[in-house]
Amino acid sequence: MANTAEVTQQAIDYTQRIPNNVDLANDRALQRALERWQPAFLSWWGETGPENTANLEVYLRTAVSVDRDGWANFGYVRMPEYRWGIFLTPRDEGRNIHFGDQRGQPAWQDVPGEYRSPLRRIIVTQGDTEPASVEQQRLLGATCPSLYDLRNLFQVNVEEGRHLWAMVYLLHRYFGRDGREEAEALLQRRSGDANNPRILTAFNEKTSHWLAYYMFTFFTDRDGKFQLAALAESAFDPLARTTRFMLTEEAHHMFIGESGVARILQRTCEAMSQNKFTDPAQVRAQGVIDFDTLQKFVNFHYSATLDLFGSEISSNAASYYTGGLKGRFSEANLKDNHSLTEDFYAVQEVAGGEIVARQVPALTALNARLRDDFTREIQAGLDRWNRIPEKFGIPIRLKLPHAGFHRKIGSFAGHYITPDGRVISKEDWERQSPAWLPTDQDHAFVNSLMGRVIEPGQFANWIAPPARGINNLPIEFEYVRFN
Ligand code: BYC
Ligand code: FE
Ligand code: FE
Repeated sequence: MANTAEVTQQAIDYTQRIPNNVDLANDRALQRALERWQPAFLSWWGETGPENTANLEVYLRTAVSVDRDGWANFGYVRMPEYRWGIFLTPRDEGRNIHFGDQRGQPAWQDVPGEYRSPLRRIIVTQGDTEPASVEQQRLLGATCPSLYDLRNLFQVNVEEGRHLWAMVYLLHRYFGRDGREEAEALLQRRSGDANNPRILTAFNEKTSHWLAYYMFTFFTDRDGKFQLAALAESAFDPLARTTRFMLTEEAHHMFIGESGVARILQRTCEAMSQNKFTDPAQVRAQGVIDFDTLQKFVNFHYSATLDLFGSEISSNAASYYTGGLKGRFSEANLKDNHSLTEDFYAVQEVAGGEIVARQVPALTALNARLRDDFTREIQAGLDRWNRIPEKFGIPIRLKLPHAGFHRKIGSFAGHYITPDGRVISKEDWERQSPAWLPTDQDHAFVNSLMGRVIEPGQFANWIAPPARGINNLPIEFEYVRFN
């Protein structure tokens, strides 16, 4: 009897503490792995997560199940008590592999030995970005432009934390001892650390103020969307199901970025049209961010994010596809034979001092293809931003730089390429790049605008209020309580 009561007690405890749909209450091996890892996660969160938040009560969404109502559960939460959960979209028993060499065979419910190492590597790389972004955003709370924005920042932070949990679940559940070691290492690397940095380049950059943060959530969280979508096609069914659920959360992160920059543009255009200003110095003197500066941040964040797609031509990408580990964006809706062995794809590269297009086997160009899909969606976002100056009759538009501009990874790395796609010398680059990328002075100007606005319903001068509040609440709702 005592035993049964104990087991029941424990079962209740687990679903309460760690909301999940992976039957954690009956999985002793997973419980043991998490019992060690969860305290380490909490100390990581305390050390590198959002600063000075231990006493705040934040109006947050917590996923408590995968149903429509369950993943949008709102209420005040003390941040360290946030319940990071483990959720996979429900299993489709009949799911088959739908691309690569094993097309038509049943999706894998476990990791095939031959794919263990590449799958672990993909999961670790994905998992590493999530805590990295939390580290990058650690200090932003101190300069929030409103309570609404502060709440949204914390929502992103806890959800990126949950995305780390999602990858750690896969490592613990399917990769045994190596998986547990990788899960620990995910809490040990640090964004920007000289000795033990995060894996991918862009996740070691600074997010030093709110303009960088909105650009990051618009551009870089969208890399998250495209990478997760490619993994959602995976033959390894638990990876496909966990990334599918993560995608539901990603939409809000990108919304924060897109609407954040749109609200900045709104204030800039208001100041410019009221005063008939066009000179950036005059615009800046109004305490809003001028177009030249916004364009430089677009240039920086777009190019840094393109690097996250890896080399345009990649044998890794080819073998991930052929093996069924990682598909194309929207793979299931593409009308071809899903093997790509006969197909070609156009990629750009530098040859003889200019940029030329070359047809290469499509299998090797999958990183370039995913990057091109990403760029199409990014361009549509810029088009929406550009309706704002258009509405004000201001003839300035934000533009994407050429894909070769300011690249550190792939075929353009090592070349100096202008935003309009001309190959130039190193000397010319050094002379001209301060006009294309944010300088220390630009950062200093943006930082000079950052204050801390925490009266409900108030907004910093440089950003317009949003169109509506969170979860149908008014904009002046007290989204964060300071006790
Ligand atoms: N930085 O064939 P290559 C997100 C390495 S964002 C440093 O070119 P591959 C989020 C590569 O590891 C989504 N190193 O590339 C957003 C390899 O190393 P080795 C994150 C890089 O492997 C906001 C070598 O270069 N998810 O979720 O085809 C907030 C040659 O590799 C980089 C994923 O990325 C780089 N940028 O593709 C929070 C999905 N690029 O073998 C979260 C999982 C390449 O020489 N990752 N290298 O040692 C992948 O699918 C692939 O690893 C990549 C690279 C697409 C990243
Ligand atoms: Fe994420
Ligand atoms: Fe995200």
